[in-house]
Amino acid sequence: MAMKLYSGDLSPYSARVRMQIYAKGLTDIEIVRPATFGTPQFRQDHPIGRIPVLEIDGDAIPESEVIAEYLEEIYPEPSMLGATPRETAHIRTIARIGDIYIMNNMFMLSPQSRAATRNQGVVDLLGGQVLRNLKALDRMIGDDGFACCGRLTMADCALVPALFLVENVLPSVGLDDPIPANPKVAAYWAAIQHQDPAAKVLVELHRGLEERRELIRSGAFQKMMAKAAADMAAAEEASTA
Ligand SMILES: N[C@@H](CCC(=O)N[C@@H](CS)C(=O)NCC(=O)O)C(=O)O
Repeated sequence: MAMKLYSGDLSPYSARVRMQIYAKGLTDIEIVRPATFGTPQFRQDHPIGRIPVLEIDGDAIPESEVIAEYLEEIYPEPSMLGATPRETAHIRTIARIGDIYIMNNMFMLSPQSRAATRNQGVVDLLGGQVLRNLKALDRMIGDDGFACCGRLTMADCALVPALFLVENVLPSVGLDDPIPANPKVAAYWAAIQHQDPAAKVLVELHRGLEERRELIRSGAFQKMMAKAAADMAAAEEASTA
């Protein structure tokens, strides 16, 4: 069975799966950036058109959470789920806060950091959701350096990329980083970065962010986005003609 994870340094959803792969010590999954990412061909091959995608002998599984659960099923040890069904339910709840309540809003908010004219309505709506959900997380997160259960779990894998985005992207849309005002989240964030799998994905995320910022500074990113949009529109037109 040959497995490939389609991934990108700056992709927080991919980072979630990479952190799980590192924590489980899996060495037989090749981690690659898909050559066709952002092109009509990628959307043709993968209808959702996003990364991560786990490819297994030509079969493709999209969606970070689905991939993470699949990997847990095929590589149950070391487990990143709970010792009981109730613990697993709690781990999944915290992971959902990382994914749906924080990462998803941050991901939709991030284009505002490079918009020629910032849409303040979008910033208020999505930024407001992030602030509210960080407060919820502050009431639920573990206080022993892990998200829950006193050890590294799937919850940490979802939270590390989510908090990376909060710390690094919110200030670039004109909002203060809310982590310091949420003391339990702040203590967790300081501690989890000492865990090797977290430290490794954070190096990759920071490297990706630097590369992206350089592309934006030089204007190359805007050109790439414009070309991708034009290619996508042309492909769309050709398919409906
Ligand atoms: N719900 C998806 C979200 C994945 C996602 O949004 N990936 C981004 C990169 S972090 C992407 O591929 N964006 C490309 C696009 O929006 O066209 C998951 O959990 O995997």
